[in-house]
Amino acid sequence: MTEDRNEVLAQEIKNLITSYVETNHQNYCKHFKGRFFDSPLVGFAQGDDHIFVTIQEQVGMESMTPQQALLNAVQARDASFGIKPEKVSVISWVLPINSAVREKNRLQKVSPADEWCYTRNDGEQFNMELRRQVVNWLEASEYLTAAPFLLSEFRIIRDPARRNFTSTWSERHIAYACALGTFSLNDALITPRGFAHRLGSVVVNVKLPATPRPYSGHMDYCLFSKGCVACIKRCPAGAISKEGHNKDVCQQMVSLDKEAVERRERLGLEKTGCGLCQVGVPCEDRIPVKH
Ligand code: B12
Ligand code: SF4
Ligand code: SF4
Repeated sequence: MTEDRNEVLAQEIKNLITSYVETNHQNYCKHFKGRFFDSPLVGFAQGDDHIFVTIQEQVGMESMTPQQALLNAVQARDASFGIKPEKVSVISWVLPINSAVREKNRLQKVSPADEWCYTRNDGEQFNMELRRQVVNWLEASEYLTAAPFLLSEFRIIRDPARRNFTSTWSERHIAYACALGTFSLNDALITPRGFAHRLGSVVVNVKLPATPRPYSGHMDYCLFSKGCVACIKRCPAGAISKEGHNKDVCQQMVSLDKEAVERRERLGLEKTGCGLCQVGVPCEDRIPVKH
């Protein structure tokens, strides 16, 4: 009976996220007069899934488990509840970047298209709002809910053991747990809608049905082992090689170098991104297949 109710709740959550992305006026850029994101993918995982132990090992011991994220949120509100991992679920979504934006970035060879920059900045504002909306919907139904990325405990961490960057809540690892895709040579998460996307997630104290993961290895969808090097060729900064993704070189191009500073000033944006490696590659908008 409870299981049936939770199936219905999961479907309702999926419908709410989908209709918010498909119909909300904030999913629209007044500069390039088009949508930031297409229809989302949504997946679920349960808090007692052993994958979260593996993820903490991968992301670092300072990263939050879903249960810890919820506890942090609840404590911040000065409440005390017994939150058990088996009663916690994670909801994760993929917001595929609209084809018109991808097309513009595909034409670029040295720096990101303005359309991509607006999607990085204003599109992520929409994604933040979506996180808040999902929290509000679930809290209105009296579930304890948190968007870990919005908590004060969220931090980016300099960590030499993780090629210099990690954080306390890795949206990609969470999406991996929620059956939405696997990692790749360039670190991005390849989903059934490719890897030109942005991710978001929320944790809640109700046992939602887990989405079965159709993969076992963390790099299953990437064709590098079959000879693909397309993303290496697309990166103008030389941040990707057969050894993987150099996060420092990437960050230089994404936000630190002179061109990035000028780009932000010209467009009046806080963040502009880059993402040249996320388009013009076989995994841009699908799980790639080797021909
Ligand atoms: C810090 C950060 C950066 C840093 C470092 C990124 C990194 N790889 O860690 C820098 C500045 C370089 C960066 C750059 C960009 N970023 Co960024 N960034 C983040 C942030 C804030 C945290 C990332 C994090 O926690 N990493 C944790 C570390 C441990 O992850 P990792 O090293 O990639 O993990 C590897 C290992 O764990 C490994 N692994 C090895 N063995 C095993 C075994 C198992 C079982 C598992 C599960 C994994 C695993 O797999 C992974 C891949 O190799 C997230 C937002 C968030 N809160 O998640 C966005 C985020 C990752 N960025 C994003 C994007 C889009 C970008 C850019 C394209 C910029 C842009 N918007 O134009 C570039 C391109 C990066 C790239 N090629 O992936 C998106 C990624 C979406 C996607 N397509 O995958 C995110 C998720 C933001 C969002 N909300 O959507 N970013
Ligand atoms: S372009 Fe090829 S090697 Fe790079 S992530 Fe995509 S499938 Fe993997
Ligand atoms: S986002 Fe980073 S890895 Fe991708 S093309 Fe730009 S600099 Fe290279």
